Amino acid sequence: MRGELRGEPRVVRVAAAQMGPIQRTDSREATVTRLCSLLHRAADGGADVVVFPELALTTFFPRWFVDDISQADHYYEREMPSPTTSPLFLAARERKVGFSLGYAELTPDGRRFNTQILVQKDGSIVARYRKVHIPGHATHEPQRKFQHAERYYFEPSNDGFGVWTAFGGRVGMMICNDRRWPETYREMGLQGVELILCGYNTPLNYLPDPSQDRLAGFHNALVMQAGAYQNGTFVVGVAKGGCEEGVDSLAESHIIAPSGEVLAKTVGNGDEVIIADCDLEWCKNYQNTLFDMDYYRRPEVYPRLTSQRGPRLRADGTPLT
Ligand code: ING
Repeated sequence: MRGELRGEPRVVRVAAAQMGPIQRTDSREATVTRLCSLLHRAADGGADVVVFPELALTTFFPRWFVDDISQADHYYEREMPSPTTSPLFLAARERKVGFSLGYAELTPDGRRFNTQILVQKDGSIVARYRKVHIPGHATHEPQRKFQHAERYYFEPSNDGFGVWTAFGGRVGMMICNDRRWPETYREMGLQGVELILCGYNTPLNYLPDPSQDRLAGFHNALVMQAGAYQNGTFVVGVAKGGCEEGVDSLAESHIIAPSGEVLAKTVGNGDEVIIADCDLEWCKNYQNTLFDMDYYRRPEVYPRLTSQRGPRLRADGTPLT
């Protein structure tokens, strides 16, 4: 309600379970063992929910291009949980801890998504999110030092961004490149989101424009802190970092407050758990004041936001109004 500030605390103890690299030869079983160990460390720290990275079960396989995509089928999950992944669900149920997990999904009708699920403390799946903004390229680019062929291996989801009631609040999800687009946060902000969970795999070298490489960490923090503040929500960004098959990826996992402040940040680029107490009531201090959307937003003067994909310019560069 307008002007209403934080009331009785609604604290969720959140853990960001950052992973170091997963090499191509690492088995799913060994990786699930790592995930279980991270979950236990988070549970030992009293966490209510543990956030794992994007594609947390395998190496980042879009860095290679295979002409016959069925040669990549083994990187995808056909069921969740499966006999291989069920130990993680069992550990979560045993420790009464929820989690979110990113993985490659192959549906029974052959569709391929970059997916993240939200799992309750009883091990039940609350929600499934499929990545909306797919970066990289769809065809083989042999001149690249490494591929980033996500647009070949995954189709963009048309489900959009959901917000679900869990852990005593309103929880949303996004994956990696989604975090760079303000629409992602605002779509959830307009559903009253209080906690956004995000996993990412971000190479330190952005081959289309190497001048951005030195800013990888700055841009990562910038977009998540801005998204948190401008929508009055907590944001948790969790990396799979370190050197994976010769490609160095950004770590710097964050837990960010609705104020935009960093509550916790990892210091290494391997398996590492950071934990913060997130009082979801804090969101009210922003959602009911400065960012009271129902009072201040002007959608009637934002027609381009959903009617256009990109800018519309004349040959002389002037905008088409
Ligand atoms: N990765 C990237 C991201 O948005 C990318 C795309 C690659 C950005 C390399 C910068 C450099 O963080 C994913 N998986 O979306």
